[in-house]
Amino acid sequence: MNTQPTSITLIGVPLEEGSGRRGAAMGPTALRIAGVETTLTELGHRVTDSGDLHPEPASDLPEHPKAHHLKIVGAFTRALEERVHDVAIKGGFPLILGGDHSLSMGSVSGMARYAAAVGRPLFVLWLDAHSDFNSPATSPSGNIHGMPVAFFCGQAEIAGILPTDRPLVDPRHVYQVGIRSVDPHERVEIHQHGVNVFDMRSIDEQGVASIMRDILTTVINANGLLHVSFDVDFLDPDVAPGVGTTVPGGATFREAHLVMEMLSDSGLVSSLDLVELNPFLDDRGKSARVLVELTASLFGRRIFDRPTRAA
Ligand code: HAR
Ligand code: MN
Ligand code: MN
Ligand code: MN
Repeated sequence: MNTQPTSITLIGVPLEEGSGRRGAAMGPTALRIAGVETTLTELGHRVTDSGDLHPEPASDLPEHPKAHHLKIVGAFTRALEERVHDVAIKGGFPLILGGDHSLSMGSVSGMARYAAAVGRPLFVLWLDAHSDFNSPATSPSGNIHGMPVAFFCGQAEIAGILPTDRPLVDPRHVYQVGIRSVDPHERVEIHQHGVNVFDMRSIDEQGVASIMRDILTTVINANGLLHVSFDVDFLDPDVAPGVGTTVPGGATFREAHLVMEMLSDSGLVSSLDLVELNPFLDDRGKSARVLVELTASLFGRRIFDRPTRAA
């Protein structure tokens, strides 16, 4: 098991314009109130809270009828890409407190730049009800939080946000788990580009442990870095109601914990997004607390230790 003390840098991203509604901008505050910093400190890690990003809207980006609030989402993408890269290159672990899921355009791109600098492949574990592989051309909503995976794989034609020489993520290195809401175009796209999808039926049939073992073995064998992007709606709405896009039939509390515990044991995780928490829709802080509990499991909290075993 991996109990190495980690230098964790919290990065607040009060972004909600990528989603269709207000509230996710309060996510970083709710996660702080739920005790993310003290919880991780008590587990023996060094935690620095670098505060919230507050970029000015990017005046060089256009208004886009099919990519709403592109100027502000683009500005956050640039600021977060830079901040995440800087934290990682100094040996830190970027822990991103979102904010809607469009922020992953920045966090994953920043980690892709870091991975390229250290010569290791970047893998992404996408824990979500949604595959988030739309582009402005295919999106039914125009909401950019439905586009981040396509963006960092170079498949969402949103020009000008990041310099064109920035590394992209190989879609075959993206592992999506918990999926249960996919738009018709996304279905074609994720298949064409070789994204690895484990939908809820796979979890029911195989169990989440077997899925995770296979993913972790692949990352180990490639000497990869693993970025984890945790969308609150990965969880069943009964477990975590505080999200704007609940989809019934999600992961249970125990399934989610096991994912986090296995990730912790692997020692492979380089960076983490906690996204889509909408405190305005939450039930007395319940979802924020669940997210902090799950994060504690990822950073080594255990009921009992297990003998070391290969993933
Ligand atoms: N697929 C739909 C769209 O593109 C809904 C996307 C919702 N996305 C999130 N993140 N909540 O996973 O509009
Ligand atoms: Mn998402
Ligand atoms: Mn989602
Ligand atoms: Mn395509």
